Amino acid sequence: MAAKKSEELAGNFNREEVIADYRLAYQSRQASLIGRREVMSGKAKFGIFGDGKELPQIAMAKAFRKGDFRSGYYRDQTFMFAAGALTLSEFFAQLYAHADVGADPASAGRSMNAHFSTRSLNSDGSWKNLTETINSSPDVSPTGSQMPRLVGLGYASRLYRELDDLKSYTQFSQEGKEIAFGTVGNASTAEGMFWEAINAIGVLKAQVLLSIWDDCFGISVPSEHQLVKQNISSLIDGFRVEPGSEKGFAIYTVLGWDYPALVKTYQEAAESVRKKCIPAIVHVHELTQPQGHSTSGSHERYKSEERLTWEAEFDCLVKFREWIIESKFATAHDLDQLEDQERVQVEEIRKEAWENYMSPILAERADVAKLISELEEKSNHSEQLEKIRKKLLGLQTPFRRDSMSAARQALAILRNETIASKDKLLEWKNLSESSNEERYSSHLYSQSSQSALRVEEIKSKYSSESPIIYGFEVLNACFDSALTRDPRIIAFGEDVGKLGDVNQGFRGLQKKFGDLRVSDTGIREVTIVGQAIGMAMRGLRPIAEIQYLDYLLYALQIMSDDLASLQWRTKGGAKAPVIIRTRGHRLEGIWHSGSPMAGIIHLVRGMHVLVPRNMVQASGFYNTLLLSDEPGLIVEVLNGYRLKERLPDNIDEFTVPLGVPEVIRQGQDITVVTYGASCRIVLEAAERLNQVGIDIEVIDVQSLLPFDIHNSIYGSLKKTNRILFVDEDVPGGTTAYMLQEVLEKQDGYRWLDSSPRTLPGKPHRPAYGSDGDYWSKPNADQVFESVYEIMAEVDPVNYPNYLSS
Ligand SMILES: Cc1ncc(C[n+]2csc(CCOP(=O)(O)OP(=O)(O)O)c2C)c(N)n1
Repeated sequence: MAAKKSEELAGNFNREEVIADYRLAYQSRQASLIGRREVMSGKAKFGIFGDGKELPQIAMAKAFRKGDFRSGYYRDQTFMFAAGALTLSEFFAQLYAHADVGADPASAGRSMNAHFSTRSLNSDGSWKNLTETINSSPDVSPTGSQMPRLVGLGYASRLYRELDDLKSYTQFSQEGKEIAFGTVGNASTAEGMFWEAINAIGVLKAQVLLSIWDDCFGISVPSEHQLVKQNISSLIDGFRVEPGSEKGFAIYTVLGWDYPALVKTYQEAAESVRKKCIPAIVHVHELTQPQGHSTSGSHERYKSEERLTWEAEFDCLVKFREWIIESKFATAHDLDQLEDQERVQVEEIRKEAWENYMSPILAERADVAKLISELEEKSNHSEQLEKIRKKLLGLQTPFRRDSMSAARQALAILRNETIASKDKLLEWKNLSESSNEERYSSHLYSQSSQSALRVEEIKSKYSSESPIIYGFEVLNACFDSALTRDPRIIAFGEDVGKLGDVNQGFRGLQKKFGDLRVSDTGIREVTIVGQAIGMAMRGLRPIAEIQYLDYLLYALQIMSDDLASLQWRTKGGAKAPVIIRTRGHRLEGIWHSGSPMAGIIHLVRGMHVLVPRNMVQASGFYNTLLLSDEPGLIVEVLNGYRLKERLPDNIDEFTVPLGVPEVIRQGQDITVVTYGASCRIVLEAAERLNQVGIDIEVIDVQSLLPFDIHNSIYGSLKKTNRILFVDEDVPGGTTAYMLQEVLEKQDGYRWLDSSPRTLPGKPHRPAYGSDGDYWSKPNADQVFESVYEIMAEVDPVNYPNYLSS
């Protein structure tokens, strides 16, 4: 099983550095051992650790420089310690879910342990100087999902290096010298995202150094079930850069327990990425997992005796120790002493982290117990209250929720009693609710001064000179001016470059701005979005195009898991102001006319989702998002590019506010709420309804996330007392979402005189052809009939029901 170690001489190493590395590796191992113990003893819920992977991570940290970025996964604790991007107390704080940015800067207790991140933002949401810090993008749990953003983190260096207009953005890059270091487990290389990402990195010549930590297993499943030939090195060989070529990867294979070889490999690989701009892959094999995959189970259940014996012998820490002694850097006794010291030290730090975590929780419990005890003296239900208090105080390791639950139960018991001090308990509950709201629910959207909701509205201006042009030409003018005014704006996607996108929004702009500003990509939706995420994390302003809304589903996972959750999962520590542009709703056939909006809006909370009805509105939304620091999705209406619109004179600066619906037809009888392509259909129906004496008010919501922030639909409903929601999504999809927003959140149900109705598409995908469309999606006839039916119910004399015999 074991391969031959390198012949590297110990003489190339400095004693102090070697011992410091051993100390660090040993500390990290102790953190893993103690961490597991904390889970087993019930103090922490779950633990996943980096034991067995210490040595390569120390070597990787030696090659890492300020300004570089990491995009990795849960095994990287030793790298984080070695790079100075994580302390032991922070490590334990996250294990305990200490909900405080100071204690757990990566996630403020919002992520499970070993989800690493540094903070790229100041507390006001503005960027730090990222060239002065060690940077780690925030980890996510889905295996391989760190790969898409790695593409953009590495590609950003190339852009900063090659685009002169970006040279002044020294807060983000020093002439593009930075490397994006990726890490991934061997089993996760079976994920599609892995292959898509490395291909994209190679094509883009992104400055990436990717490490594969290979311990031969993915939880219990060995490599033979993961990969052809069981060996990632042989599979990636086709990506290897040929002599004399500039495309491809430098590929290294190195033993995970061979310290000198690891240090040398990382130095070489990083040097080559930094200087020659050729991406590199380091396959680190013969790694182990001394404590098994995680605290969820033991590896004895699935590893053979032979494997377990080998793992004990080839544990990188054991091998490192042997090498140090063999090389006479220290004696066994010296190392024993060092280990004794570190064991005590790590345990002390752990203890302190636990106390820091527990003390505010205990203080809250004491407060609640005191308040309940005071009430016991005055209440007729003192026995019940005492029981609650004693139960609370009897808990060995209480959570915050225990105090809150006790307070709530006590208040319910006291519901019929008038005791002055009851207000104190209620006040405590309300204060605690609001601090926990902040603790767990803040930063879903930007809280900075650049929040999209704070972008000032600039209305579109028209004059007698304003030309009437095609919709795609409106967008073209918008993108042209955006690319001119901000060099950080980079547009890319399938057919976006040379062709200027399939509907010509970027026509001619590659020629004007160059092929790094407006570029073609491969067919790779996940990494188009990932590329944008990584670039935006490094200060750029990507507009990433997904050719059709129906293909957004490929990218939806990464939008949901990474992009949308980013600010929230770091409690304001990171941001990626990505604009995803796509086109959809209505054309023809299953994959060119879907409108799966509810699927999208429910998965990307944390992003803005905008559904403009025409290209002028779309341009206003682009301008708004480009002024903000938030991610957004803009769905253009597919059949709007060839319709004529008037170009605003201020296309370069007008903005459309988010969450503000527009009344596109005034009316008295029924409010019809819709968006996107359905606006035209509803307006067509409105004219026909008018002819039979029904006057509908048509509201274009324009923005699904956020939705009608000023409750203007409520105002319309108050006037008409009847409401219909129309869209092309499935029944129970976005029409149901809008209905809930208006009737429940806005309290609109109070004004209803008729039952509220929805008119969505069919539950199946849209069938092809004009007839397929007619019988799959709402059309003007159906809108007419749905509205008419409501009126027929109200006033059967004036509106006889002609639809049933
Ligand atoms: C998309 C996804 N599928 C499954 C899991 C559950 N899971 C967590 S870790 C893991 C194994 C990963 O193995 P590997 O990539 O080799 O990394 P290692 O843990 O061995 O370092 C699995 C299947 C997950 N987190 N994400």
